[in-house]
Amino acid sequence: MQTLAQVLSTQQLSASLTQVIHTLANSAKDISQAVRHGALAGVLGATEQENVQGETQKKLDIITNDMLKQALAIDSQVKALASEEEDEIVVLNSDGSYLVCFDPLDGSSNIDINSLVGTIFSVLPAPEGKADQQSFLQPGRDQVAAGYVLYGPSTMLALTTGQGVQLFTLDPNSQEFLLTNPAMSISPDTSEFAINMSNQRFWEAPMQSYISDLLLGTLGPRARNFNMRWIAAMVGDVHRVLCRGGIFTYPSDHKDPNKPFKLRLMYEANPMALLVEQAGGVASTGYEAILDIAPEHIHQRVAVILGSANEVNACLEYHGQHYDDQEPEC
Ligand code: AFP
Repeated sequence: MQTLAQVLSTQQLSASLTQVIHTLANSAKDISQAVRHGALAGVLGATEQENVQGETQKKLDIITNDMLKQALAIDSQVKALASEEEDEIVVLNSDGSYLVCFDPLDGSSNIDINSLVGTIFSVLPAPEGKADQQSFLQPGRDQVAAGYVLYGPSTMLALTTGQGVQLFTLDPNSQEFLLTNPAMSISPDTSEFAINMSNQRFWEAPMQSYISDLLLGTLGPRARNFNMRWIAAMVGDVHRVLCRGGIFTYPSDHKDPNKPFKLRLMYEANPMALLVEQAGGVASTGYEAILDIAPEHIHQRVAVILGSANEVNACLEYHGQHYDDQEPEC
């Protein structure tokens, strides 16, 4: 089986981008160790701190954020980083060619129940001059690499550099990421959806109608039954979609009028959207392609609908009807 280094060498990337990808992958190996030691290392549980998003930070959120920060700080090619767990961007190496955005431990509420968590990352080209927040506000289409590392029964790295999606599995003996799927491909059709149903009454009309029709199964307009899955970690849900198809959505809702969206554009939606499009799927907010959004803030949140092309397009048709009738509120 090919190693990550061997695969990257066939992709003819610049030496600088290859270096940054190795830094991220090596850091993920260390995070994998920390996650696996769990309670034995005393790393489970919450802290008394909140991140800029107002969420209580888990000990492992902080530990994994620090691990990535330290690794990226000594990579000369990384000019600056933005993390879900940092209020502001962190400026690193003035001669670096890249900006890195990451969610160090997505799904961290799963940690205490020993369920799926992962690291999501996005690499953008660094504009000339001193890095500031504005430097990061590039549409997702500008990403030169994106991926996630899933800490599950095995540790897996899904990576795209714009040449399809490759899936690697961490060999626990050699500590090498080995290529186990050279071309992940999302089936265009699916009978599986992922959404947090407890928010149903807060969704906008198009999502209400779409999900209601899925639930009607053979008795409704879709004329077939659908199954539902929800891991509560986007990294786990998107991994399932990449492996066997499906539609994953975290739509806008009015549960908290100050927070109509849950998922973060720079750390979650953009890298996952690039992976999904590279695997033949579709990723949208309901009204525009996620990768076309012009970001306004590093911690911006968006609605996400992604996965199997025909199913996402079916969902978007409901939004199209609604969009013609009435402008969406958020
Ligand atoms: P945490 O990293 O704070 O656990 O949040 C994970 C997440 O942002 C995303 O990965 C999940 O899809 C979503 O939240 C789950 O949200 P619910 O709390 O609605 O299940």
